Amino acid sequence: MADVIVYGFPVSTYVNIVRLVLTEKGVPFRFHDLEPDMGQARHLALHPFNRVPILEHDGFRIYETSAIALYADEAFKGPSLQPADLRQRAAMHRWLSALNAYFYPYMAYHLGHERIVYPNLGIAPDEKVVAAALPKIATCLEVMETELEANGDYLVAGSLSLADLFLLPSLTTLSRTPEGQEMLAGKPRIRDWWSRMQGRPAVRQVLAMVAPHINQPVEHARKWVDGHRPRY
Ligand SMILES: N[C@@H](CCC(=O)N[C@@H](CS)C(=O)NCC(=O)O)C(=O)O
Repeated sequence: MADVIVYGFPVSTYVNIVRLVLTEKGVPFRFHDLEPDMGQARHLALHPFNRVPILEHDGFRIYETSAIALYADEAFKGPSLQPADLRQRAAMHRWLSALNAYFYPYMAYHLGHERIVYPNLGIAPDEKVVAAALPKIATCLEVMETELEANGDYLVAGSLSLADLFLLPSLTTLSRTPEGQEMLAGKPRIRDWWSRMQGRPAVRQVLAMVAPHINQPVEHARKWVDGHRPRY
């Protein structure tokens, strides 16, 4: 059996992308919880930019979620998560890039931190950050709804790909906020996609991994108020 380790903290959006990819591929892995080490020398030795996840496979170590996901898809047997067609693959990469540039920042890093992460630590949300994120999120959802209408069951050519697995954790964070619930109520294609994703055994397995941690405070996130929060 391959020796695969995922390093991260349990509720991390990006960690859960990697867990989804490995689980869809049928790759068993160990999870190493870095929460007590975040920002410390032991963590920075694995990830010099002070982030997670990191993947280790038989002594090979790599960080950055896109690199990890592409590596995992090609290193392991199991269903391919990238379309064979060049243009469909380009569309998939566009989703990965859009997740990094627009979906994750506004849904998770801004709205999710203010509505979930900080309140779990007893820190008051900054409503200016929320207000600024909402129109950006609305654009993300409009694009996603339109693409699903054109592509069918999944984001690229109607079949599951890395695109769906990258988007799901940020959409999950969004769905746990009151603003997100209201916005998603008007998006039937996204709601259908969401239900389809929830029906996948791999998604259920990853949700079960996260469930015990979902409302637990992320202690190292206290520092994000100064380090990560945008100033308006
Ligand atoms: N570009 C990185 C982003 C990873 C990232 O932002 N991870 C967040 C968790 S979802 C993190 O490590 N946050 C820890 C911190 O900022 O202290 C990737 O693609 O892996």
